[in-house]
Amino acid sequence: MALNQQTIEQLAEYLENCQLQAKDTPKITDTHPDMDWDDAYAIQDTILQRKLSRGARVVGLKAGLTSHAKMRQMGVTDPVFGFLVDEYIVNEGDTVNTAELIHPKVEPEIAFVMKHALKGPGCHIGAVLAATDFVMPGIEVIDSRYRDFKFDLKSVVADNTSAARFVVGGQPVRPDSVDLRTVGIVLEKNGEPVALGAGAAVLGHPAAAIAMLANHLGRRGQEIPAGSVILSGGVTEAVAVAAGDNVTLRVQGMGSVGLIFA
Ligand code: OOG
Ligand code: MG
Repeated sequence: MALNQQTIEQLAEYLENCQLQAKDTPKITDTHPDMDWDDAYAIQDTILQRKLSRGARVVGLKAGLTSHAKMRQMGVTDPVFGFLVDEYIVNEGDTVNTAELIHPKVEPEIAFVMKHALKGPGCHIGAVLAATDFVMPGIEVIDSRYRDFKFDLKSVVADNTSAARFVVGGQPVRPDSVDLRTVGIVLEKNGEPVALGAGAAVLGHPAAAIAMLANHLGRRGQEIPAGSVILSGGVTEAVAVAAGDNVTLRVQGMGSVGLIFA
């Protein structure tokens, strides 16, 4: 760790306040260039503790920057991991209030719901599929607290990987009833297709993102709990949305899920 405990707590409070007040900020590595990976995850963990102390519940986890399209769009080379709490949940067809957000974008994702806990190291696609109860379409609404979505990996980890809202829905299916590599996805904004892809865009197989997450947590002595919902990462580039937009994600064989922005 390069930062002391007091600095970690200050940065967590600062970043969480940016989220709660929908205010953007330059990336925190501008002022703390020697921040390391442990510091970045410690800031993220401190933000989580702040939310838990106010009564939030963890409902799941997310992997981000798992497709080349996303890595290229954001100018980074590695996936990152974050948490999902109940206050991020949006129900199918519900309205997202853009006044609570800075500059929201939507991402088409495959969500995994775990039947069993999963612990790395050594976790692989087979172990993920064996531990998965079902998979379903999910739309993640990301909202980087960094000005113009300009960040490096450590800054985005500290900011809980831009997590803001998500919806899951459609037709859940068992993981052995679908080839998650070839499954087609279409993201529509206001009725027009705006992003198209297939599951293999995410690390060759979306379950690989879950395995990476389990291995990442295993290195930190943690595991993916049974019952978690996990977003495996945007299949395509994220698409900016504004009040008045409606967004639908269609996943082959898994129905559709949608959101409205007001
Ligand atoms: C970071 C979060 C990326 C994904 O699915 O790739 C993410 C960002 O791009 O702001 O959630
Ligand atoms: Mg995402």
